[in-house]
Amino acid sequence: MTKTIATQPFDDQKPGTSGLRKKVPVFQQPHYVENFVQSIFDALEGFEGETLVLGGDGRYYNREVIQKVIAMAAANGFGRLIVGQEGILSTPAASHIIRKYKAFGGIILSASHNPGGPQGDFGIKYNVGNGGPAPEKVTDAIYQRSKAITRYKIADIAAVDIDTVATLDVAGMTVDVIDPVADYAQMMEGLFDFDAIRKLFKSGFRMRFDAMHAVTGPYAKEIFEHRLGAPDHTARNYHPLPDFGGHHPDPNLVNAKPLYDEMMGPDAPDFGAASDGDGDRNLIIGRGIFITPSDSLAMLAANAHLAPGYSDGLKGIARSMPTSGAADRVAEKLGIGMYETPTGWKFFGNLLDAGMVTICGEESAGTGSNHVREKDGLWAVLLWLNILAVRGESVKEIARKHWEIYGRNYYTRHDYEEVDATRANRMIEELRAKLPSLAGTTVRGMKIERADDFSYHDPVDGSVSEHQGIRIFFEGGARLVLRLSGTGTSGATVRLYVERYEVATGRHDLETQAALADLIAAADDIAGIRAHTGRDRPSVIT
Ligand code: VG1
Ligand code: CO
Repeated sequence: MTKTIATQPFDDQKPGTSGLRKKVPVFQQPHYVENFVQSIFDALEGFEGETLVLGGDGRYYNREVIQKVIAMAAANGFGRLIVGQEGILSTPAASHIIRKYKAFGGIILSASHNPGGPQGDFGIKYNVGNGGPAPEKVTDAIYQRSKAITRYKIADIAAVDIDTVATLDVAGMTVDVIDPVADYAQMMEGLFDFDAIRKLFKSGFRMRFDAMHAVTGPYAKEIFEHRLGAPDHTARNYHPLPDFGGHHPDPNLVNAKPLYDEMMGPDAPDFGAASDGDGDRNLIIGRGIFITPSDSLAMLAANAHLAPGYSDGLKGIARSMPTSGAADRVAEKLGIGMYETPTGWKFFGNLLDAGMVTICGEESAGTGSNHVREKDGLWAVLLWLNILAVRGESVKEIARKHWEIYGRNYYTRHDYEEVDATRANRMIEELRAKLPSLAGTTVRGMKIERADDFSYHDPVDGSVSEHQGIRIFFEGGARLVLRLSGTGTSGATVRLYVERYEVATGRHDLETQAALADLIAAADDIAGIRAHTGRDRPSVIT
């Protein structure tokens, strides 16, 4: 039986960089989840009898929301729902399942790299039929609907057993509870040379993968240890936990410090990697060398043809605007297109669908390709492994040679987290007002060429997205970018991105922060970050 329940809008259900993210207690308010899910359904058209994919990263409150969505999907008229066993699907696996089973769309429950637990974060994201995050016109429609909602529909049913792989009938809707790993692992076998990687492990190659007690654990165990023959304990922290073991599942150099320390230590394995809460990010560390995500994108693009899935070469590369220009040099050399998009994976979808690009990446440890429509942490790790197996060189050798060919983009990101939102907004507004007067001025001996607020014109559908980040370009190719995060849940996070290019014949062995010190100081001179935030240093440096 379907119930129609009267309700009232919440005023804070505006999706951010990737979906709606709030603290768990916010989601636990009566009707909060239901209102947002009904707003998603109300914003869509033509899903009667169609398939919906559902899964999450296993964080606290995942199971409760899974049950609500099942009951609401049935009441709203979906014909079939595919849900990962125990409510689990990594973000890239969900994207793949949507595509493979030609679903109408999918609901992914995750706050990605944000902490979990009863006082941690939760999130709900809608993905469209191409497997990718809903584009802005859909997220805007969802938000508008959330402000006007007066009722939601839900089937009056007992909790559905999601712990056993089975096909069930739930209030007239078919529910398929599936193994969350199998389809994904099979796709990876099709893209990469598993024989070559198996040989690599057989030869004694050692790898460490930190799943950070988040969703990639079961995927990593199955793929690296069972299918590729890596030794037991290659995957660490592989048990997904609702609170991620109390840790922060963001694989940056602060949260993944144990892995970093091991990789820099005397008995370091050959290769280290980590992923985030929902499995779409990757951190890559070779023995004695951290590879920035921007460099990783460039190096993967330059070597992708060594993997069977990319042996025909790449059609083009896309990167988010704050990501370094390292990949641009690869695209130039390959003679393929290069596209610069705003932050967030949703902007890559059109380019991928149109066949204009094959590989995409973001400086925030996101890399992916046209195999799905999300960034994909394990995919990036497997592509690295495939390249290492074929080239027979260390990560360090590959990086050094890359810089000798293309030059090096020294790059860092400084995050000021949980800053007072009013002060952060004021900082950006003041900076924006100053932009027209910056060109031609000199800061710390460096001349500013131009400065703007990035706006993106989608070459496929013509849509325009404005205010996507302040850019300040210096003579000689150095660049500063400042923007506010759209994924945080308390206060504001200021992100400062700093980049300087060193030619192929230049010095590539400088320490990154030292190499960028003048630019970092210039950023504070120009934007007054310390004065505005009241902080004397960033919370996280990557
Ligand atoms: C951050 C990153 C962005 C990424 C987004 C989602 O957004 O900067 O590159 O796409 O998180 O990643 P923001 O607005 O906080 O800078 V995840 O792993 O949530 O799916
Ligand atoms: Co993520």
